Amino acid sequence: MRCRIIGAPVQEGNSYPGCDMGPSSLRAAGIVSTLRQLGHDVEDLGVVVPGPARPQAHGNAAVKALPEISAWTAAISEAAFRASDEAMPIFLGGDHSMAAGTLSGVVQRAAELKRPLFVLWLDAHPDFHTLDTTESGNLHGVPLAYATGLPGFEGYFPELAATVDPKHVCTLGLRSVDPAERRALSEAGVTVHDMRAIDEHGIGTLLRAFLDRVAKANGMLHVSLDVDFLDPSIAPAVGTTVPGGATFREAHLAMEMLSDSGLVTSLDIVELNPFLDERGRTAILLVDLAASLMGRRIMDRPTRSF
Ligand code: B3U
Ligand code: MN
Ligand code: MN
Repeated sequence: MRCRIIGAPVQEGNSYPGCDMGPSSLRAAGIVSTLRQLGHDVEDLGVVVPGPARPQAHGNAAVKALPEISAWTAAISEAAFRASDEAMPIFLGGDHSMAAGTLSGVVQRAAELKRPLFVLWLDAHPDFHTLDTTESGNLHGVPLAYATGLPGFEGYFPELAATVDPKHVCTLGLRSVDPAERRALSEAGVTVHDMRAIDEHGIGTLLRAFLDRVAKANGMLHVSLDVDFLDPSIAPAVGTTVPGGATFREAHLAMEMLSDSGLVTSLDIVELNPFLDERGRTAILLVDLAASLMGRRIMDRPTRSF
């Protein structure tokens, strides 16, 4: 497969400095060479550089770094649209606010190809706040709401060329959801699988049902992997650890199933804060998960054909 690696060293969307080192850490952990060893044609496009931030304030005084995140979103969206032309872009974060840009770029590509875009959101949080509902003001909490066209971003974030249909979004791994997000998720019709659902049904069953939907619709599939999807005991390098996350095997199984499906067309790896890592173990785990998603397997097995 042809892949393009793009760094997005955004850190203004959260309150713990250090996510700007994420792309370097993933490169040091061998993301490029690992994917090449799996036989992929990998082009490393370096890092996105944002344009100048245009001063702007919001009525919600809690909102932080709006000019910076707006500038990042515009630059990342353009890079994502370009990189998704006949290749699979892999975006290295950066905090999760970068997904405002990656989603808006890849959904524009999907619209051009006249295919629906599906999104698998692997995260402890749904990141489904609007600029009006966020209480922390950290804009890594808003990208999914923005990309699905929730109101209140007009005039603050770049105008969307196309929006993601919220009914095409599946969140997996949730265990920290604010009341406003809970309401908005159910009103919008997002498929929500919290950790309780994973405990009860198993991650494989839940993911299989979603992948079947994507395949039936001939959809493109964007995967957004937040480090805090994983349990903090295996992935400590994240500012917002939440106990009770996905285990090592649950995460690998999800990646292996995504690989077998052949449906993934773009990937974000976000929220890695190398300042909080332990001898690179979180970065190394993320590279191994990316390898599973890109075809590394324990044993050969017949692939399931959709
Ligand atoms: N929902 C909270 C917490 C949060 C969201 N994303 C992360 N944390 N990583 C908020 O601040 O919006
Ligand atoms: Mn997130
Ligand atoms: Mn999160």
